[in-house]
Amino acid sequence: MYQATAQSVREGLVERWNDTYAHFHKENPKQAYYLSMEYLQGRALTNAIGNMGLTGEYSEALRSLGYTLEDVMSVERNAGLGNGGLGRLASCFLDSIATLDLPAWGYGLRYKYGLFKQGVDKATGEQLEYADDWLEVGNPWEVARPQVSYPISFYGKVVNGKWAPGKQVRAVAYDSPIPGYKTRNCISLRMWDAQPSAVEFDLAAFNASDYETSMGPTNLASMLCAVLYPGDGTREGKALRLSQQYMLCSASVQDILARWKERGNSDWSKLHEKVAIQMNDTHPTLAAPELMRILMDDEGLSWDDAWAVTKKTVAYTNHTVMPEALEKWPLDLVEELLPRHMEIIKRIDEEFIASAAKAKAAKAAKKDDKKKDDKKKKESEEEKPAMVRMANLCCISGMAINGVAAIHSEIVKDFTFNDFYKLFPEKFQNKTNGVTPRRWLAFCNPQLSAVITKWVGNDKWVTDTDELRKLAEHATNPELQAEWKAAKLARKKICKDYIKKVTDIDVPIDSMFDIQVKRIHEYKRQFLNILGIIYRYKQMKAMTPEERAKCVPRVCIFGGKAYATYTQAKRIVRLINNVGSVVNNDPEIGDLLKVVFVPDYNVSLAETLIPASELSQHISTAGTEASGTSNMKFQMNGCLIIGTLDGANVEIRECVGDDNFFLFGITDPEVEPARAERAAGKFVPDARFTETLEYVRSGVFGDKFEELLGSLEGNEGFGRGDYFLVGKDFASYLEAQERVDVAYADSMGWTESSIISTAFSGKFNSDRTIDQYAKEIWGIKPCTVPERK
Ligand code: CJB
Repeated sequence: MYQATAQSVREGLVERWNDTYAHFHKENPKQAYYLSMEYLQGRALTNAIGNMGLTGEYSEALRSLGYTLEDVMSVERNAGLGNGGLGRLASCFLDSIATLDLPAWGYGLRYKYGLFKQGVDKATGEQLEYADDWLEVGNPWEVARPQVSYPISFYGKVVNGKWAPGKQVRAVAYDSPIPGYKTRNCISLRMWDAQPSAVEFDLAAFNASDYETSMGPTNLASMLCAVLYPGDGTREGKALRLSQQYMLCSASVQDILARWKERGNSDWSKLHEKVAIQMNDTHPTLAAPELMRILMDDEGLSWDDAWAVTKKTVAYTNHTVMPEALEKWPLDLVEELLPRHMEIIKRIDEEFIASAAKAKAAKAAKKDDKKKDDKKKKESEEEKPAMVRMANLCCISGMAINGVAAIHSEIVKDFTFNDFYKLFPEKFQNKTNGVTPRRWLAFCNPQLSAVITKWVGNDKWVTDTDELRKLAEHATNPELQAEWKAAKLARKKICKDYIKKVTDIDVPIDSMFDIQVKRIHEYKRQFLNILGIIYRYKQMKAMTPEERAKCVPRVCIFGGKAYATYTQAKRIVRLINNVGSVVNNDPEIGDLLKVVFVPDYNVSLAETLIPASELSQHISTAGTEASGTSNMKFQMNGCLIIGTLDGANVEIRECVGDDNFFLFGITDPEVEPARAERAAGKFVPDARFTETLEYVRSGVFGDKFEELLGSLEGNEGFGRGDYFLVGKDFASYLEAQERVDVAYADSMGWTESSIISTAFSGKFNSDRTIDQYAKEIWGIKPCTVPERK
């Protein structure tokens, strides 16, 4: 029934999809292309039906056949071709691009296996990983286009200024339709699959039974699209990852230029008037040198002409300022894999250094600056082995460089890329992230949506989220409050049933649902959350039954995957599970505290958890989380946030007001001094922190977690001496949690804050974000497909 329903929806989409392609072709507008190594599309069925405005019709039709839409849609596999926020952002952006009728497409890779499926070992609490064979039962949404394919070259050498490649595969297009909400526009997500190039197949070797030789190209092709982010600890792993990035860039740029020509364009100096290429982080950086290569080597442009147009065509979004996450590749590896590109990159570098020197000479008066810059340059020159720093290449070649939340964009300018900012201040922008209100409110939370529509007076809020503000006028109205609470309770019930099904844990529905879901990472500080829970548990154990009865009952829910080789993150998962085993089975505690790790966090699970949430935790060390986007989804669904002044939390708090946000922790400018204080041995932890660590060490949770606790202490040994400042923020975190408990006990006050949260979530609609990209970076305008006559 799922297959039949999906096929029928697809049929309805194909007409819109073809009309959109034809209309864009005829109008020949400037078009933007979003290049991303990751997309977290999740399930497509409910979303497609909802965007087409056919939810009622499909529900009815399925019911008449003895099915429910919920059951049918829940068998769909999640398309999990991404790690976390960056991939999901790309998917939200596609929804908004289609909804706003913008001429833009997404490009990605069609990985055979998505991000791993996560399980939990019942006995040890450890994370288990399984391959995610998401295509196992087919994908009704994709259309293979074997006629759209491009050669992708690797290795070899440069002969007379041109590349004579050593190996080749073919990139073949697989397209998925991305329908907009209440519009006929339907754009494409084009994903490349790697196929062996027939010319490379050594038939003679095969017939001579030398299968290894003959299958070489086939194996290379299947490796290229096997998994999202292969381990890159080894040189082979790095070469594979870089090859994947290059395949995305090369296939997409070839395709973009072919379309540009197909639409009758021919003046290369005006390419940027028809094409904008957005690089989603540095992963698709090679788009710039690839465009240069094609323009010069295939189309015959001079270096200057090619460079002039390239730097007006590509743009770069930065998603992280964590130094270890800024991609760099060994120069000799790039040279071996992509010799012609390395020549181009070297020249870009040389010309940049020369022009920067000129600019510096012009400013020579500022002597202090000069000294500092000289020092920096020396440090970078001394790096061995030589590296190609992708973000630098992006800053030099990009027409625009943007961060993803206000505070993050300031950090990008002031610290991460300050040298570039001084040279090209005009390139730097902010584009605060957003999420699609269709998937993340209207479709995932029909209960709350019905209440919203009733009180706002119409459903225009599904696109115009500023309409949600109207809710604020009624935030204390008992009737709205009662409906609001009923909707939340209905979602908590669905969530409770899901938790029971997958973990066998019974959670009480009248407890506060407190959720932290995101990739497991030390900087995101799930560790702080679980230590806070441990402290709470310890306190409760010490209470008399009468005192205990006054505690605000909580269900603390975690979800998220730890990168397969990230040992410390995996230990955090194990600690959470071990704490759960003890707390959940403690008869003294009963229903007052439950700790649940829901395995295999993905888009669908988020759609179940977020509508049920009452409190959510966004508690990264200040200055580390570029934006966060789940914070926006929680806010839309009437969830209150406990958080630090980091990423988009800052702007969310501005929208909801200080009274409706549980703030704690040190601020970004206080972070380095706090690290210095610790390094100097001057940091004195709060007694409650020391007590909590001792409690874990006493073995209450089985293992003593020495490696994990050790990372919070000292500067040697297991960790970086509490680099993420869990100890520093612990006291203020506990105090904020006390404020949460007090607030939750006042049910009317809490509901009012919940309504206010939704009411002022309008800014975080990805339609707003995309509108800004369209106007301020891409220079594209809506191109609305007309109704069929
Ligand atoms: N982000 O998900 C990723 N992967 C990366 O490699 C780098 C950053 C996240 O991107 C999101 C979308 O911009 C941000 O909201 C989030 O803070 C960041 O960690």
